[in-house]
Amino acid sequence: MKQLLISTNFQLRQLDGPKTRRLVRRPGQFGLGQIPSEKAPDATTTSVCGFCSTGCGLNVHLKEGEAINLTPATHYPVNLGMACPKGWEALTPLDADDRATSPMYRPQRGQSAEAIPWNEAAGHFSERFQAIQKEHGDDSVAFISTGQIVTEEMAFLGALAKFGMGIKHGDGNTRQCMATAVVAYKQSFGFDSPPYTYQDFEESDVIVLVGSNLCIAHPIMWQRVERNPHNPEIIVVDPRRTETAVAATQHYPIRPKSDLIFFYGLAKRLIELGAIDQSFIDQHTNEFDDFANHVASYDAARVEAQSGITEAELNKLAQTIADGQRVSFWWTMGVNQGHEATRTAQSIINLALMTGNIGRPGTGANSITGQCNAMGSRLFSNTTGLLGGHDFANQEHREKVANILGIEEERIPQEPSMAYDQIIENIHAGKIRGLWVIATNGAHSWIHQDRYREAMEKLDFLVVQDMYGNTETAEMADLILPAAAWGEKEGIFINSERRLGVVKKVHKAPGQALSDFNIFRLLAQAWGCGEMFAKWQSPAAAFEILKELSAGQPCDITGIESYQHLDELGGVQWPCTGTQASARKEENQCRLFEDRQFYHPDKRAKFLFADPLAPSEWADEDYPLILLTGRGTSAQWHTQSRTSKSEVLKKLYPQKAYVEVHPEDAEHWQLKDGDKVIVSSRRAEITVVAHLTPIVQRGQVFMSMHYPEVNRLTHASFDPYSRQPSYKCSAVSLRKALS
Ligand SMILES: Nc1nc2c(c(=O)[nH]1)N[C@H]1C(S)=C(S)[C@@H](COP(=O)(O)OP(=O)(O)OC[C@H]3O[C@@H](n4cnc5c(=O)[nH]c(N)nc54)[C@H](O)[C@@H]3O)O[C@H]1N2
Ligand SMILES: Nc1nc2c(c(=O)[nH]1)N[C@H]1C(S)=C(S)[C@@H](COP(=O)(O)OP(=O)(O)OC[C@H]3O[C@@H](n4cnc5c(=O)[nH]c(N)nc54)[C@H](O)[C@@H]3O)O[C@H]1N2
Ligand code: SF4
Ligand SMILES: [Mo]
Repeated sequence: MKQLLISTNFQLRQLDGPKTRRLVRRPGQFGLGQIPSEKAPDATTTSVCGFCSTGCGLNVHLKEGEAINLTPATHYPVNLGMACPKGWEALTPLDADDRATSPMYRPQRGQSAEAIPWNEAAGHFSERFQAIQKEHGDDSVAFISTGQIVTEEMAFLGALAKFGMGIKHGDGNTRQCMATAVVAYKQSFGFDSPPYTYQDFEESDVIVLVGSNLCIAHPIMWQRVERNPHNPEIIVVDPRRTETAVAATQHYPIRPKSDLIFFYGLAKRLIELGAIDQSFIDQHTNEFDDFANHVASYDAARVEAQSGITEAELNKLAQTIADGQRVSFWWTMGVNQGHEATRTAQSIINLALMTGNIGRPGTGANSITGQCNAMGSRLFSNTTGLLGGHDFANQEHREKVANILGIEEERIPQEPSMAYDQIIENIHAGKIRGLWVIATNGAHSWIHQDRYREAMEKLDFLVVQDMYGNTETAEMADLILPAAAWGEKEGIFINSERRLGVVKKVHKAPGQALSDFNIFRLLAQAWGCGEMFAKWQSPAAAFEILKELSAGQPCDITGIESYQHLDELGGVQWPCTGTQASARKEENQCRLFEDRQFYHPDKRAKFLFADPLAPSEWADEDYPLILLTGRGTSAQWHTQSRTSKSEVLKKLYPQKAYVEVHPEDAEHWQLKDGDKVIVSSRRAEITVVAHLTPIVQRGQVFMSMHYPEVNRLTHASFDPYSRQPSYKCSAVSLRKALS
């Protein structure tokens, strides 16, 4: 069961299966800039992929207005003619037999759900939630949103729930994903602002990837690294010897959750080497001297004791960074999902600041985000931050938003929502009794799953709005609202490099499924607040509202005229005011901080740091192994509601849950490759297949998150600033299953 590295060169033609509608790809064909010559379809339109945050451009070929297949767009600045397996197969999940085609209502728990018309569904939604609010107060209903619907929809949801329905508390699956990067950037730079453009992958001479398995999770970004003509040093900091680590020039297999100490040690070494940009530090940052004092005690011996990385290795890394002219630092979930994740992310930001590696080509402190529209949710979900990157606590911001939306300012709460974990705990406490879940599948993906499921059972009313009615969460719902999916509606996504791209309607939604946008319109009417959202006629109309909301903000998008304008330019990165829009025609990309002006009032970036904390669960006698979790293959997407519907993709990943065990540990537990093994933690025990591999270090095991049982094991702890779950550090034990 080899881990699968499937990037652009994957051999799809060997994998013909039923329901395959992609074009057969021949070796050497359409690498960069070429696509196969096929008979001209009726028409071709463009779209942006709806899986990961890379945001690849796709050409969708239509027959009588319906998509028949797709190819990666050759001229789109993101992917330059490439796509990963999920992108190629993006149309297949739309036709799955198990799409939700009608609203389903379960009058009583334990009974089967029955199909009902939309007007009844909207009636149940309003009556049940309003009754709960009447009896237990407005805050007894909450919502959980997503990074996977278009920005117009997520803004509508956030505005409708909070301002229309008086639901003060709502969070999203983005909490599981990039809350840490958001907080880290806000504190360090003054605004949530990943500074890079993908071109930076090609411009660096040193690329440092921390807790990021780019080959698997962002294969097209990895292709951009491979196009780098500067023969770069590629450095991977990851406890596992991942596909990315194998392809790197230097791999630092640190002990899990020792990043903070490791990077403080690295900062100390860089200071000793004189590899800092003192004039940048003096002119554009605050608190460097305190930071330098702080890291002074992180000598090589301390780093080695905690991280397992020797002095010689640390020196080599420091020297590589010191020698680099254009060093870029990138991080993903190995950093964001941790008990001290925010300070860890900032320890990476600090390295970029102190070495002056920011605001120039090939540099940056760059958080790579995850879902297709996680970046849209960061600005417009109206959960942690007020619409358009504003603050709930700021009266001027509330006034601005109220004016643009034409609502009373009093309707805008003065503080952000509770975080996801706090919502779950408040359900347990009986304070939250109604929950509306949109485009996320927490009963599979949330940490310490059994506790999540117990919470769902305690609810008086659970509504799930999804494109499938049989996700783990939908199966627990009292009301299921069937949603049109990517490809069945229009709007914009914002990708990792802040690029807005348009998605199109190229497929008819099945049965009575409605776009999330139209579901919100319907629910607004039924709730009795339809008037308040009269301007939200269509995604295009909503986009105009988003533009107004962004005016004057770092994420200003007022220069984008229309969807068509976005299409013509090949997507546009924020910020894009009117003047910037015309300049973009020359070079369609933009990097932040080229003017060295950060977003704090004094325009300076800030060094933030703290003493390391011990993880709240660690290996001990009873549970001697550390469980790491993450992405398994480039063909699997999260809880697999979509990717499991493609026969092509199914051939590219193991069908059963597995645990990766180091061969020497396997000897200790008397396991052979392929054995059934029971993995137990303090929460649960599950039986999976053992896969023996030196990818994991001794004392550590890895499980891919795509299998529903994995989060039964995970230990729920959270970063105190971002409240992002620490999915990558739980203590487990193994024992061979008897049969
Ligand atoms: N194929 C595929 N691609 C995806 C997704 C998918 O489901 N499938 N999901 C998308 C989403 S939403 C996201 S957020 C991204 C995630 O993208 P990544 O973050 O790259 O993926 P993960 O596998 O979760 O974690 C990355 C690495 O962190 C390492 N790690 C674990 N603990 C530590 C630690 O303490 N320190 C360090 N330095 N590293 C550690 C793991 O070994 C793992 O290799 O992928 C996106 N792309
Ligand atoms: N152990 C472990 N757990 C993890 C992680 C980890 O690394 N380890 N990573 C975490 C991360 S980074 C993430 S982002 C989460 C992801 O966790 P989830 O968000 O729960 O995962 P998805 O499977 O992407 O769920 C998206 C849901 O939306 C539905 N959907 C898709 N498109 C639409 C649409 O247009 N409208 C509607 N209404 N529904 C739609 C899909 O069918 C699916 O049910 O998982 C987290 N969980
Ligand atoms: S890399 Fe991401 S955006 Fe590009 S095709 Fe694959 S899943 Fe889609
Ligand atoms: Mo994510």
